[in-house]
Amino acid sequence: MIDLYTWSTPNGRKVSIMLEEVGLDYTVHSIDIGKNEQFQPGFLKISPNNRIPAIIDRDNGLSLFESGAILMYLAEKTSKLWPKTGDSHWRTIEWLMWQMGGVGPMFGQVHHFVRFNKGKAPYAEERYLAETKRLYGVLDRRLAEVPYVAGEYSIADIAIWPWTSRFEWQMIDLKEYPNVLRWYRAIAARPAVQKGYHIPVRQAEIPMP
Ligand SMILES: N[C@@H](CCC(=O)N[C@@H](CS)C(=O)NCC(=O)O)C(=O)O
Repeated sequence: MIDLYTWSTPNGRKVSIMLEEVGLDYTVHSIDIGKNEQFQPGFLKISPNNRIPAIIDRDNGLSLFESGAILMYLAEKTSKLWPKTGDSHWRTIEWLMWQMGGVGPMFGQVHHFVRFNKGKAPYAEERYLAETKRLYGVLDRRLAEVPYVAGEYSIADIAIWPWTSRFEWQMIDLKEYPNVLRWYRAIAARPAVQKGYHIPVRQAEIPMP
């Protein structure tokens, strides 16, 4: 049994989608970041960086924060969605790190400056929109070569996909990235993704380009 502390954001959805994919039992604890619940002392003991997502594995008492670490932990625990050996093993890590270091922080800045604070910082808007387009280009070229970023469907796709599901916030027309579009639709059609997307609360449906 896993305790999942989360909210309906791309980083939170990575973990709920993963839990649905691997079929582990889990209990959801909503941490409404709009109400600053991420600063509650009880939550800070699990997630000292005051960010969702976080988990506790009741089997061994281990608590973890940072979505990339959680995805790796759950993959290792279940021997699913992270090939153990060979090229795909390292490709998975490579693209997972690409998401954690690039896609998350850069797309997040677009949400902050373009979606929520438009007109306040034109240079920041220009910079982060350009970087976001560059990253979509990188993803598109990779997906021209392989069906999923590490070859087979893996935790790397689970890390990237929820961020691309906010393509409208990022002023991105997915039709300009045909390989991303194909990959996006294939992942959106997975039952685990459709279920995990709506945790902890059902908001809008998955955007379909
Ligand atoms: N690198 C962290 C980032 C987590 C993160 O930024 N979470 C956001 C929601 S997507 C959050 O909790 N924000 C609350 C805040 O900024 O106080 C991860 O991947 O887990």
